[in-house]
Amino acid sequence: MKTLNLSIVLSLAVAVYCLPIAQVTEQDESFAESYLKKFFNLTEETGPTVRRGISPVTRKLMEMQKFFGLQITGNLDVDTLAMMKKPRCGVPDTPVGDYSTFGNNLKWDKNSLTFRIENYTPDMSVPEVDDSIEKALQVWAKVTPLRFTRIYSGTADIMISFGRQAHGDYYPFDGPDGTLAHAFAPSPGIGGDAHFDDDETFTFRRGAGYVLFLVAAHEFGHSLGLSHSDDPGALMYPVYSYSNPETFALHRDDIAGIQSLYGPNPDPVQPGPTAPTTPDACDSTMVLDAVATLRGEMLFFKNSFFWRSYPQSNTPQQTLITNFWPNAPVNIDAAYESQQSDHVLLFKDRSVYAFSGYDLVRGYPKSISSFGLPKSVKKVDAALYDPESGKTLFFVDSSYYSYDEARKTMDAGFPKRVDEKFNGMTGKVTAALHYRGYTYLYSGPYMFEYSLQSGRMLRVLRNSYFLQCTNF
Ligand SMILES: [Ca+2]
Ligand SMILES: [Ca+2]
Ligand SMILES: [Ca+2]
Ligand SMILES: [Zn+2]
Ligand SMILES: [Zn+2]
Repeated sequence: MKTLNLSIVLSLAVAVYCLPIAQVTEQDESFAESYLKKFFNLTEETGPTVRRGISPVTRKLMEMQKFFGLQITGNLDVDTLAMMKKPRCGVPDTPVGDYSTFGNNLKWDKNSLTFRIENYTPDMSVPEVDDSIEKALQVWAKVTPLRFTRIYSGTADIMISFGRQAHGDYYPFDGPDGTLAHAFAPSPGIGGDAHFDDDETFTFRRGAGYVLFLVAAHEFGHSLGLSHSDDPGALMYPVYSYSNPETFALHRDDIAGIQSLYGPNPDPVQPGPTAPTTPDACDSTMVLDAVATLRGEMLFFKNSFFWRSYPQSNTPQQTLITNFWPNAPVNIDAAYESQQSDHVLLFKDRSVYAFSGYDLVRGYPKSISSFGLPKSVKKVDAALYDPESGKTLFFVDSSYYSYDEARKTMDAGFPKRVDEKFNGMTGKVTAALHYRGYTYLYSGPYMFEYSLQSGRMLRVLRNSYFLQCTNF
């Protein structure tokens, strides 16, 4: 993320939970309106007066919040505004679930397509651009009968170019960040073409800027007939998120989408990494990585994702960890909220990361020994903060440690056996949470509810208890 966007996120972070509406300025409102016009087909009011009921802006705002898994308030709150300011693709979002196509079977009626790279960005070497573009097309060729041939003159099906601001179509770019690129659905002429905003800094591998391979692979999805997916793990999700190009694997949602248009690849292919999927709240065998509270919300971590459960709404929303905290680790071991310091702490191996709002706290990541955990502890299995006692419990194998948040020291007399305090908890604690006066210990796909006062086990529940699986 570049300076411009970062400064917006930084200024928002202060207000994130305390003043959700008051901080939105008139400028933000007009920005939001143009965003909804660009991406959610908001049209100008044409009637003589605003009719009673929900205004078109509110309706489009709710549509946008639903698409991105935000809390559906119909208000331009700071979370919504932060999502609008994320770098993204310029193609509008259609309000449908999972992968979608442009409709009317908009696809190429041939499997052999040509592409031409018309010009180059000064950000990268010519071989790096060529390699990024070719690998991005191969992402789709691997799972379909589509084959791509490069041509160096004349008109190709997929014309690829870099441009800034007004660049010859009716969709001018917008300077650094915001829109990164756009592409046109299959059809003759401009159809299939992909344009990249050269006011961005594009990179070959990780570094400052946007990885061209990732942006291009997304755009070519449009060139072939895919629209945006609301699955935050899909390549066709409209917001840019970094993943390592070396280990990139196309998400199962994208594969289902493209194969619905062209079918599978008839040629044998080298087995690559398995297609990633997005964790499913209805999977009764799922073992959560970690759970934590955050200013009255609950957070449930699994792989690169977490669900966020708002107290006012009963459907938790799923998002990528890095969409929320760009500097956070994924596949974490444990998490807790320290109400003393107003930080969320994420544990991964021997490291701990502290976040205040969206920001990594200065001085982090630190070693878990900074809590006074012995060197022999290689990772923390689960952690929970008890606001009544001000203690944080760290679960490691069948033992637990107690840390005093106010004194910032480990309590004497630990580790103790988990089942000494938590009756019947003989399995490993995989995640833990203190919520509304109860302690919840997760062990594999089960969740055990304890009364804090008596230490008695009250109920055995499934992992999905708070996740509110709604599919049957
Ligand atoms: Ca074309
Ligand atoms: Ca831009
Ligand atoms: Ca864990
Ligand atoms: Zn797109
Ligand atoms: Zn264009």
